[in-house]
Amino acid sequence: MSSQKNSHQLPPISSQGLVRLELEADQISLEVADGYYALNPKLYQDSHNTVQKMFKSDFQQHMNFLLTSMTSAAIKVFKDYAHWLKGVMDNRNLSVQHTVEVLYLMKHFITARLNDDDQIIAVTIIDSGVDILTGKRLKQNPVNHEKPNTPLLSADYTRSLVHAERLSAERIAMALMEQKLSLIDLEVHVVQPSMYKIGDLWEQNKITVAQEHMATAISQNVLALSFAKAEFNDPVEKKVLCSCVEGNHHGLGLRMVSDAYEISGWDVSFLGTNTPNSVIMAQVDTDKPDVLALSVSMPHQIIDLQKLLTCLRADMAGSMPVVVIGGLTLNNYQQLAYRLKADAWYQDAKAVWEDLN
Ligand code: B12
Repeated sequence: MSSQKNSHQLPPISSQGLVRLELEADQISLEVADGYYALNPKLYQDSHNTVQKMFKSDFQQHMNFLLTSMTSAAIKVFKDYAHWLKGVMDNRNLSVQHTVEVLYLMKHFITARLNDDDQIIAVTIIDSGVDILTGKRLKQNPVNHEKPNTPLLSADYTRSLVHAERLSAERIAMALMEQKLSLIDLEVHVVQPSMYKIGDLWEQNKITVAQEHMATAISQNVLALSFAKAEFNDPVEKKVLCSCVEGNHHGLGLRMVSDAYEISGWDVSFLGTNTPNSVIMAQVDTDKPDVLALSVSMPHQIIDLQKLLTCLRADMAGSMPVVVIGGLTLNNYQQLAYRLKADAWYQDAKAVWEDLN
């Protein structure tokens, strides 16, 4: 089956289609794996434990991006993913052939479970990804395309992160604060672009996963140290509950947002990364915050955020806090942020701070 509709006119997949794919994801994974090992029997025999583990996590990732694209009618989400994947593999001299085989198998086993309209959506989206991986579309790297240029200020800081020099990173931050750079400006104009740069360097295979982890740990320290030097407004008798949604392991951005509230005089509760929806709901009930601030970093987390908002609206009715959302993926796909119908979306911690002050 080939794609028939103009990709710009794609509607979202039906809710029955989505439920079926979510419920049967494990089964689809097994069917795709069987097909894949039938095509590549040597891979299965050689080291099937490692290969099987990698296969499972790669499949999960393809499925996450695909489902987000299908439910949000945003083909761009899957195309951006394919560009990103191709970049990551090209930079490591890895062939995309196996990924393409997996996507073809996914197309087969997914469409077998969908009605005609949903099949067209799935096929159009998967084919658009395969075209990019096989080089039929213009090469570009659109993820993060809206990121600010790394300003001069953060170049030295980035170097300290790359070389895992904690003291040097801390010295740079302290010197900038002594020159009256505010906490929020330090966070948004120095640490944030440097961390984006760290992501780019990892993507280009120029730094290791270990370097990326050390850079995060150093920036967490820098944030804590700088927070202690920040200027605070008087208390305003307002409470915010900050949390990353289930599945989001990126916590630094939310920490900056929580700092913006705290230095503006708000009482802050910080739940951190990867918090289950049920825990967030229970904490809203206990804390009764004025604002609930939620962070998402990868496209598929938008589905979990949507589910959380639906449950909150059903459960809290009149006592619903103001919901503020943000995160890398909402910056990249702003139309999805608006569709979630939260009370507010901000691009970064500076925008939050400006609104509060
Ligand atoms: C450090 C890092 C990690 C760390 C995070 C540790 C931690 N405790 O935070 C770890 C190792 C856990 C990690 C894991 C992964 N990561 Co990562 N990671 C990064 C990296 C390098 C930096 C993240 C960061 O700190 N950014 C700086 C902060 C300050 O920016 P920010 O999050 O955008 O936040 C600002 C705004 O978005 C906004 N905001 C954020 N939250 C909120 C909330 C509200 C309410 C509001 C109003 C605003 C707001 O304000 C913030 C401050 O101004 C990014 C690169 C990047 N471009 O971000 C990759 C990146 C996001 N990761 C990526 C990937 C692929 C992954 C993994 C899938 C890797 C893997 N194979 O395991 C996993 C997925 C984890 C998950 N499910 O969430 C990719 C995503 C690509 C894509 N296609 O979407 C990126 C872009 C790297 C890359 N260039 O390829 N990662």
